[in-house]
This record gives sequence, C-alpha cells and structure tokens, in this order.
Amino acid sequence: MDICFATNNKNKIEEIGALIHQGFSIRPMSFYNLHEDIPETGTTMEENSRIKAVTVHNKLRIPVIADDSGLEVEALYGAPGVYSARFAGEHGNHTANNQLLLQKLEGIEHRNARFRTVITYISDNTEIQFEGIVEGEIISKERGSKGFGYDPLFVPKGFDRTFAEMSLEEKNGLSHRSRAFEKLAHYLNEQK
Ligand code: ITT
Repeated sequence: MDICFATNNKNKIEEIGALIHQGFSIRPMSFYNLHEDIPETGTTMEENSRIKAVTVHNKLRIPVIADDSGLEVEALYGAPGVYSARFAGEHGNHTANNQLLLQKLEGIEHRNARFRTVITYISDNTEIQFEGIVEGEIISKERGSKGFGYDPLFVPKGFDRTFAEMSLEEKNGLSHRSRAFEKLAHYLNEQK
C-alpha cells in the first residue's frame, strides 16, 4: 500500500520506514510532486497535524500520515507547545528559542517538561490520531551538540544526559516521535 507522509523532512521518513513492516511504501510529498508549505494555522498539535493530513489527502486521495510536535513546559503552562518552532519569532531559529526558554525559566526551580507528537493517519474511510510523549526536565545551560531544537536543554526522565548528548539511536529509542510512530506502525501492521 502506498502512503504519503505529509512532510519533506527525510529524517522523519526514514524513522517511520524502519518501524513499519514490509508491504507499505511511505513516501514524502515530493514523490507526488507536492512541494507546498502547508500553513499550520491551528492552535493545537492535534489541529495542525490534522490540517496537514487533510490538505494532502484532499489532493492525492491516497492514505496520508502527518505529524506535529513540540515542547510543553509545566511552569510555562504548556508553552511553547504548538509554537515551539517559532517561540522566539523566526521559524526554526533554535538558538534564539533556547535562549528565550532559559530566560523565561530563570529563577524557577520546577522545570518539568515533555516533548509531545501527534500523528494523524487519514485514508478514504479512516481518520485516526496517535500521541507520543517523553517526560523530562529543562536544565539551566545547553549541553551536547547532537539532535536539534530544544535537545541540548532536555534531559529525559531516568537519564542524566540531554537528548543532544545521546546518539540518534538512543534518542529514537525513547523519543516522543518514535513512540507515536510505533503506535501508528502497530495499527497499520494490524490492518494488513
Ligand atoms: P516540519 O513541520 O517541516 O516537519 P518542524 O521543525 O515544524 O518540521 P516539528 O513539528 O516536529 O518539526 O517540531 C516543531 C518544533 O518543536 C521544532 O522546530 C523544535 O523546536 C521542537 N521539537 C520537536 N521535536 C523535537 C525534538 O525531538 N528535539 C528537539 N526539539 C524538538
């Protein structure tokens, strides 16, 4: 079965390809000649994940997967959440985002946070969402150079290293995104 993953991010395609058994071909939007940047106009990850999936499904009429992720910090009432990529203004400016996060948490001892991913799967007769969460805390100074985004500030529960100090395999073994993908993979493998 052919499935379009509504992203042009190669890492995400590889990640899910490894989890889903044979019999499924997961392909990026570019494979179908779609190159547009779908506006993420929702106010929740659930909405944005659904917007991306519905937009692409309406165009292709084949099964589609889309995901949306973010960091939720308890002391900031769940912020930056759905706005994680543009917390400091400019989309994807990770240095500025991390600086702003540290600034907002200055003097705050309660630093619990979680990464969350919501995946939407849509076909002609199904629409279903899966969530993946990893709990942890925000440290007070960046550590490590691997990964991306808030990784140098996030230490997952039960560990003493940040995501940016872990190998890709180790991070993928516990990340929010792989947890959500695993649920989707289980669902799809059961449909066969
Ligand atoms: P696409 O929508 O184009 O796939 P994106 O950068 O918006 O790319 P996400 O929706 O997955 O990707 O994530 C939104 C932001 O949340 C991202 O820019 C990071 O700031 C943060 N984030 C998500 N997953 C992360 C992770 O595993 N490690 C660190 N930061 C992460």
